Order: sequence, then C-alpha cells, then structure tokens
Amino acid sequence: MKFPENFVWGAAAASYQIEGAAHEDGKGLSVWDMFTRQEGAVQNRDTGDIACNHYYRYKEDVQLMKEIGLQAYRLSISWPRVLPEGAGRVNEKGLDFYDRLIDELLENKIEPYITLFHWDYPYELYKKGGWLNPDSPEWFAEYTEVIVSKLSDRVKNWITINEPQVFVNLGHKDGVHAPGLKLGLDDLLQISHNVLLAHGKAAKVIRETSKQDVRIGMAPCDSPVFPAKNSIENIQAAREGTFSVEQKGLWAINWWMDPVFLGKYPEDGLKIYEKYLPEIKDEDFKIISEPIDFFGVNIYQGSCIKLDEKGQAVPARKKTGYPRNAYYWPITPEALYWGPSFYYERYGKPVIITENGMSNVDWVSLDGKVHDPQRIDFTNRYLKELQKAGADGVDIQGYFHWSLMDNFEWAQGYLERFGMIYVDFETGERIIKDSAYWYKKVIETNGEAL
Ligand code: IFM
Repeated sequence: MKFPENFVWGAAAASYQIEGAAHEDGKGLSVWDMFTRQEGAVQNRDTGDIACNHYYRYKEDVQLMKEIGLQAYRLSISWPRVLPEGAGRVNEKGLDFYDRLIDELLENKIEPYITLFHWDYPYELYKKGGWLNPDSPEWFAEYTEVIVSKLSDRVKNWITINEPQVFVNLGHKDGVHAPGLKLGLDDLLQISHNVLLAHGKAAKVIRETSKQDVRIGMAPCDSPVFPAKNSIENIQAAREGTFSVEQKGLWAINWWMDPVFLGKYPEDGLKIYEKYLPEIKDEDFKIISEPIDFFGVNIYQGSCIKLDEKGQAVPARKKTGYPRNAYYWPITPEALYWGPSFYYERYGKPVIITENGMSNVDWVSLDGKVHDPQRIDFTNRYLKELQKAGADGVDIQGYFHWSLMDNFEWAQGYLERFGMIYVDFETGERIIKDSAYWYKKVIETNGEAL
C-alpha cells in the first residue's frame, strides 16, 4: 500500500553535528563549542570543529541528496553563526551560508525544512543566564525574525525547537550535554516554561514575518508506550503511560505539547511539580499555544507494557537477546504505530516524523561499498508500522530519516553512525550506503516498495 499522495520523504541533520567551520567567517561560540573542550565531556575528546565539513562541502552533499531522490531535507541553523552574540549584530557571512544552501536545495528540487534551534545555543547568551533569563524567549523571537526575513521568500516549512526534553534534561539536569549543568527542579521548570514561551513567540514571528504561507511545527522526542496485547484495557494503559508526567518527568511529551496544543500543563505534572513551578502569567498560555500546523516528533524507540493479574500496567519483559542498535537502543517498530496514533487522537494535528533511524556498526567493505542491511530492515519495519497508522486513519504527512549522513553524535562523538551516507571523518569522503539506495526506491514508489 502506498503512502498518501502528498507524503514527504526526507532526511534530517543538524548544524553542529555536520557543519564544522566552528570558528570561521565570524561565527560566534555555541555552548557545544565550549562543552566539547571540557575534559571527559565527549567520547574520544571529539568536537564539532570540522565534523562533516558540510559548511564547505554543502554542494556535494546536496548532489548526494539528489542522487538518493530526497524530496525534502531538514536542516538546522546555527544561531551563533548568524548572531555571534546571540542578539543584536548580524553576521552576514553566516547568514549568507544558509542563503546559498537554500538556493542549492531548491535548484535541485529538494524542499528545505528549517529547524531554528537544534541545541547549539549562543555562548554569549548562556553567559547572561541562557534559558533561565526571562529575556530568553524574546532573544529567540528576535533571532527567528532575522532568519525568517531572509529566507521565507523561499522556505515555507519551519520547526521551532528540536527535542526540548534532551537539552533541558541532559544539558541542564544531568550535565552530560552542553552546557553541562546540574540544576534543581525549580530552575528546570523555569527553563522549560521559557523554552515554551520562546516556541510560541517564534511561531507568531514566523507567521507574521513570512513572505508566503507557512507550515510551522515543533520537534519534541518521545518513547511512546505501546501495548503487548491489543485489548481495550492494554491500549488504555499504554495511552496513559505515553502521556504520564508521573512516569516520564520532564521527558513526557505532553508536558511540552499540551501547553502548545491545549493551552495548559497536564494535571498530573501540575500536581507533582506544584511546589517548584515558576510564576506563570495569565497571558503565557496564549503565547505558548500560538496555532501551529503539524505535530513533528522524533521517535527511535518505545516501551512495551502489559497488565499484571491485578490489572496494573507493568513493563513487558524484553526477550532475552532482544534486537537493539549499536547504541543499545531497543528496536521497537510498534512505536511508529502507537505514538502517532495516540498523538493524533489527543491533539488532532497531522503528524510528521521529524526523526527516526538507527546507529549501526558501518564500515567500508572490501568492495568499497557500505553494506548496512540492519538499517534497511529497521527502516522497513518502522515505516510499515507508520503506514499502518495511516491506514487506520492517522493523518501522517511525512518522514525524515535521521540522519542524512554520519555525524557528531553529541556526547558519543563520532562513535555512533546514524547516516544513510557514510563519512570518513579523516578525509571527509562520503559513500552512499546500501540503505540510501533502498530508501530511494521507497521514495520513488511512495512506499509501495516496502
Ligand atoms: O543525533 C541526535 C539528534 O541530534 C537528535 N535526535 C536524536 C539523534 C540521535 O541520537
């Protein structure tokens, strides 16, 4: 069965993970430029200084996208490349890079989807308190205006913020991502509120500044809970687990998306966090729930539950030797059925999978090619589940594979290879992997080849 006629097939990457040129053409520092300098912060002391050197090789990379037949490419913008101090002065050379990249994509009939923030926060703003500063939502809105004014004559798809759960929890609570902080709950809740305000303000700026009709989304991540059995009770337990702040804390997708789509924080979260909540002004939810067009979501895995003899939901034990990727994440294709089904039911918005993929142990074979059958099988299984969700009535509008190419995987450095294009990080050479040729057929047949 095919996917819907206008379904969008793409791949994604992010500025700090691929661009390199970390200190060139007037770019300012990001928190990741600083974090990677800290002893023990990143495996192998890897940095994004050069990464895939995409800043200089973008034309070649667009040709590779074209060869794979991508219809869309999700890129992110490095905020400090464009605004070296995070606010105020614009670095024209930095802005010009994105201008050229967008032209190159469009000339090759590849639709750009721009993510405004994928974690490389300007260091100069971090020194002023970063996301804790009450001005931080406004800083983000101003930066958004610079980008949208420049690119919206050609770009119509915008994603405000990528995976707020990750940079808040890993970066500000656990200290294992930039900026490496270990803050208390009151600060974390203030940050999460500021991030939501930033999203809402940016959404308004995008719509008001754009030179054409736009489509706006956000890209939170989730590990949806899915039922071991398809009984009504099991499905209800999975639904409750998916949207449980009690179980998932600030990772819960509804802590972020209820304010955006429903204009309020979820009840269980409000009870649990009652003592730590920041001051929330009456108008805040009006700002946060600025209308947006699609529910973007990054899904790699989910967790399975069953009901015990007392009817309580408990984790279903994973089979001994269960399938997992090179990063030890379990392979759970059902997440791409149940996640979108639950989100669509709760929020009624079209769903776009803004990231899905796997880290694999890829290397160049003696024949000079990169064979990655696991990635093909993984993507095949996940896409079939997504297709099933569509057949059952969920409005699914697109899929972006993570990632276009192997890249800097944050605290894991270059250890994890998520790409459909292999990158030799010593020479910069790229090799299209088998999975990308397979994906090309999927795209050409709009999913019928699955
Ligand atoms: O590489 C990351 C990406 O930056 C955000 N989503 C998950 C990917 C794999 O860990």
